Amino acid sequence: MLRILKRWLAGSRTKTSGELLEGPIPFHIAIIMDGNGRWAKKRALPRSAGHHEGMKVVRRVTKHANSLGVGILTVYAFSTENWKRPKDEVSYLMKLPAEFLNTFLPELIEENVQVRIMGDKSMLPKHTLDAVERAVNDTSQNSGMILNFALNYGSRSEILGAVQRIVDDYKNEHLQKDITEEIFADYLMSNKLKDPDLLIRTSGEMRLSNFMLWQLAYTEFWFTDVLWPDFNEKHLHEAISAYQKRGRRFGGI
Ligand code: V0D
Repeated sequence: MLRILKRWLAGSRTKTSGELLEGPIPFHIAIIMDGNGRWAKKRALPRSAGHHEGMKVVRRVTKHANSLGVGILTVYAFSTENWKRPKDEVSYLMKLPAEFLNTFLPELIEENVQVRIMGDKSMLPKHTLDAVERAVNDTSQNSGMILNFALNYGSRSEILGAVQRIVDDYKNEHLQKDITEEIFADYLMSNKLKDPDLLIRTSGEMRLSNFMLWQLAYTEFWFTDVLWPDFNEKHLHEAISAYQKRGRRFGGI
């Protein structure tokens, strides 16, 4: 907790980067990385090419967010709905964690990034699960930014799971107190993470698509038409800059 607090304080001071970033850096940024398929289609490429490019962008944005002093970066990599996609596409997606880690794990360790996973791991193919567990284990001692992958994640099922486990804990008398927001949040998959300060969704869709419904209650939203594979440092700055302006307006009243 102290580590997180230190990083938050460091970030909320003046981490300047170019002309902007004079204000507080959002501690937790969550991203819905949409538009990979559309990006590929525009280039007459297979959807997998868009996903592959999108994976490289996760790496770039991670590096940049880390250097700005962001504390947690949560990225929506695979939703519980994504199983409905064509079989070939799903099996391609399931290979990305291993490729991402084979390529980038040494750099993530070097940069002190801690990888976490949020979602139902029980349905993942073994090779996918092996890769993500290795990443989580190999970075668990790192004390820098948390890179949190929402993988086979859906928020309603997360909330239902929490309710179910609360009911179980009442029955077995592990839980006797009234349920507060804090207690409820402890049963969510995001349990130990501070709620997102900023949500980014790319590719022009303005929906939550079952992403972190509870956790986004007070979050600032930033939508852009930029497709995820085209998203870069400049766009991240735009989003943070918009976040800072809103913060200032609110504080100024
Ligand atoms: C495709 C754009 C990294 C969105 C990004 C299994 C969709 C690229 C990972 C990854 C995906 C996940 C866990 C981990 C390390 C890397 C990833 C999926 C899709 C779905 F520990 N990118 N990425 N996972 N895409």
